Amino acid sequence: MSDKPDGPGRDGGNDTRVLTKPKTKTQRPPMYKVMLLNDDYTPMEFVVHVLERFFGMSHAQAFDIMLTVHKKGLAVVGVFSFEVAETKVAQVMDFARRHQHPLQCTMEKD
Ligand code: TYC
Repeated sequence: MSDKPDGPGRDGGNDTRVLTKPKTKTQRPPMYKVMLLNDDYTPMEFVVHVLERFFGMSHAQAFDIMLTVHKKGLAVVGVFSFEVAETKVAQVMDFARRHQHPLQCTMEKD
């Protein structure tokens, strides 16, 4: 005994019923942490400027994060989609290189 509908119905005789259960969990895109690394040469003011310019931080917030990186070696400066994170890293690295500072910015999956 088949449970396929017999007559030609709304689907003209083709069985167009969905066979896979719809996903119940909401799929969220993976997010990426962008991190700034400490070094001995990049001036503190330059790092503060980078955080204001590329991460939209206030001066006080940028100064705080810069000090965290200086003391702890690194800090997460934001969490973004892959494409936004990639763009931020490229912008920071390019800006640092153009100013001849060794500042490093990296990303990793959250
Ligand atoms: N350690 C640097 C200095 O003493 C300052 C600095 C802070 C550099 C944060 C990089 O991501 C950094 N001039």
